[in-house]
Amino acid sequence: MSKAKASESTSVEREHTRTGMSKAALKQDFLDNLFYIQGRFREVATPHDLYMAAAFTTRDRLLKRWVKSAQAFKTLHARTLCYLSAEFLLGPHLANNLVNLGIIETSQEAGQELDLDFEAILEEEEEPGLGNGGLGRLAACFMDSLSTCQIPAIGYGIRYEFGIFDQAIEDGWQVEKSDTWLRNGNPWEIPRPKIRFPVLYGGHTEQYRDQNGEPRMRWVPSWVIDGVAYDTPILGYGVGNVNLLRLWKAEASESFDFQAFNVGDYYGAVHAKIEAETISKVLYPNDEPEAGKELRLKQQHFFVSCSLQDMIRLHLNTVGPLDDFADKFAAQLNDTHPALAVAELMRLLMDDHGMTWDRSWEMTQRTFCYTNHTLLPEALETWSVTLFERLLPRHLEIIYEINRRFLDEIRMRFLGDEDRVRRMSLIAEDGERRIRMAHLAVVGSKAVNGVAKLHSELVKSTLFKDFNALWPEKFHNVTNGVTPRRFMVVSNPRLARLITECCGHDDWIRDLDRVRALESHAESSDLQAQWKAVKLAAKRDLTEWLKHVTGVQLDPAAMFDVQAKRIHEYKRQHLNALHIIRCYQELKQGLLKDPVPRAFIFGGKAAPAYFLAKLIIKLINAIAEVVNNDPEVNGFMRVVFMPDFNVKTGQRLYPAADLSEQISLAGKEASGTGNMKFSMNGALTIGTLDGANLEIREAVGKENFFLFGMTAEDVLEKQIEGYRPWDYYHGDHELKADIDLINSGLFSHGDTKLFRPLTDDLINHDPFMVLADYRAYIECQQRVSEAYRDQQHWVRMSILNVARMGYFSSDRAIREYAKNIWGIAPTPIDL
Ligand code: GFP
Repeated sequence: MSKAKASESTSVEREHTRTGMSKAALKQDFLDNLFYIQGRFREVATPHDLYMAAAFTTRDRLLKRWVKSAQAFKTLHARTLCYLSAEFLLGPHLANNLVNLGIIETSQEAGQELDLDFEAILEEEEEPGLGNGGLGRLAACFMDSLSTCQIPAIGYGIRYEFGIFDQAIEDGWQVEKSDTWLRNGNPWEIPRPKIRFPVLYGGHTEQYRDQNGEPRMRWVPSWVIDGVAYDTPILGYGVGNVNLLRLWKAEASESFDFQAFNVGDYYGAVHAKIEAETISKVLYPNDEPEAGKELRLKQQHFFVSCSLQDMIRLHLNTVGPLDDFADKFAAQLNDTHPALAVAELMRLLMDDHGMTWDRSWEMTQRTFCYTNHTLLPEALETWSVTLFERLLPRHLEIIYEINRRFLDEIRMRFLGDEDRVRRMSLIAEDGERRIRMAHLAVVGSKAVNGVAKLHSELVKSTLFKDFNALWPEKFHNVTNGVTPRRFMVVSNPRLARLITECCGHDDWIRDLDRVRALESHAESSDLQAQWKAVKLAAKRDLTEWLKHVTGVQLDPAAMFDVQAKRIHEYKRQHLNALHIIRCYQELKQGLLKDPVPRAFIFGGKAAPAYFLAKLIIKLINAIAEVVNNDPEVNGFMRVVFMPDFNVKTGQRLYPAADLSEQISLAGKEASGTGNMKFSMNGALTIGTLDGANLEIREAVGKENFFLFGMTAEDVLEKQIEGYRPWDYYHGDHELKADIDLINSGLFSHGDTKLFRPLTDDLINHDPFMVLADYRAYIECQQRVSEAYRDQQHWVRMSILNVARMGYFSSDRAIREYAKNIWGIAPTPIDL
């Protein structure tokens, strides 16, 4: 063999061990990684060492695809989507990446041959909880689908050192523990210390003349920090495409002040470093009061500024002059958290790159698109002008100028309508002057969308009514979706196998519409039997695990009735609690002849400062304590609150649910995505006509969905005519009895005051109309129980639910965005 040939063949072999997909290559690489990266040998390796070695073995295989993708996108000048989001609730990477690489089974076998406990290795991974709930999880599903649909994309966000808090339950109360996900290292990220941008704060602005004598503005900040990139590869399913998730960490520009150190000021010497690092320290929990949010505004500016500077750098490095920036990039604003980007891009283009206002504005408006995720007034961000002035003086000037030009346009269009001008202004003038971030986002974007049909209609008819009158073509709907890779294949492998067997292929994993093939087998007693067995196995798994973490023993034969989502009054976990109390009373009174046993399962976090939400958690646990310890009823019902609902624990819940509770007050839940995850795993939904429930019901068939309650229109009417919960309380003796039982102290060891803030609120205010929907809900639950008795029918409905969920894949949502909003075509990566 010639020398050249020999070296070529070794390089092929080397490539193979490091990135090959065979069992032998995986085993070898795993042992190498354990040795060379962890410095361990099998006999002394801890479970965490084994996990790290498995993660690196997987990552090696991603990198090859990643580099290929980056090279191709660069040479092709591929139009790229930038997803700007303050939250990415990713969930554990390992199993997901193995599935997307197509080697999960080979890896399991390799693990077996090495005598490893594969499940235990997966369990070792601490999930990056860089999000609160729906919006952050949606961003993560979208990253998976962007890669799978081969759309070149970069996700931009913050690398919080502490993600969403871990929830413990102590004495029935939620207790928050800080999330230390980075403590043991993060094998999935690659630090890029050289990709670093300065971020400016404070100071003042000044005018000067450039070389051509043109007047220009510059910002003289009082404080500058650095943002440093940390990259995580995101692989698509069954494709070569790997996109980039780039998260920014805040660092001091100079880590150590030697001058201060030399004069003996040890603390002062590191102070700047500490202060800078605070910016990416912690994720804000939702629903926090406004006060003390200065840090949040700093965070928003921080990640937006780094991301835009990075986009400009990429553009200058590949395409060239900035004139066609908007042809290279589309940037999606995930809610208003990154809305500052509108002003920041203007600033960068004008102040740093010498562009005119008009040119910069045209480019800005062509670059951004904005997704609204909520109509709740408290979630619509506004920032005080005074805070802006202090922190971001240049942005304030730019926003004023955008507003001045925009309002002139309104005045010309709608002569003499000063009220409209006031309503549409970027600045709210009633009371303390505040900047309306949603208005900034709408004005600065070419497209605005809601996240489900109903929500998008409400966006147009309520929140942005005036804007819709001005620019009807700007408004779109893209109904949310979730990734079937994580929420079916990874979390419910038994069901995935059964579907593949029944369809005769696994193409449904990439094209979820193809699960419709199940429909024609829905009557097959053979499939029904297997379907039931799969569900029962998942319920057994969950039962065992819940026993381990909560001590509560469930009966897998009971109906698993699950509500898992953030705890919030609008989501109405307390309505569910009232139903449980109703069941309890009826069992105690012997009113139920042949009750259908149920396990009521809850999961979800309450914002630390949201008192009523925390009281709802306490109430659920208090009911659980009574019910589970009452031998007269506990053969028929059990209640359990699963602590620390997150992606990882959620993956245990979805496969095991029989009934999915989607019971928000109509008009309040923008879309919901949990509703989709449950349905895809064969749970039937009990729900209101809210968010995506409407579309789910249409898709799965009205007869396969348990609908109850007021419509969004009913709600509006009732509000207008004056809603009086008191009348419902007195008009329905069962409802009254349920609330009175809470107040009697039965669930609180005789303390009749404990739950008063909640019950008083329900009786006197009830902002989310729990009492108005109570009767309809109870009756609907009776229909659910009746339906559950006929197991054959139930299983058939369950099969049809899964078969008809194709539309709710996030791949569909991404294709819609790509086509209708971003104008980006797929760029397939050949390996
Ligand atoms: C929000 C909305 C949900 C919606 C998600 C994703 O969730 O209805 O499904 O965004 O669009 F409320 P949270 O971030 O508020 O949980």
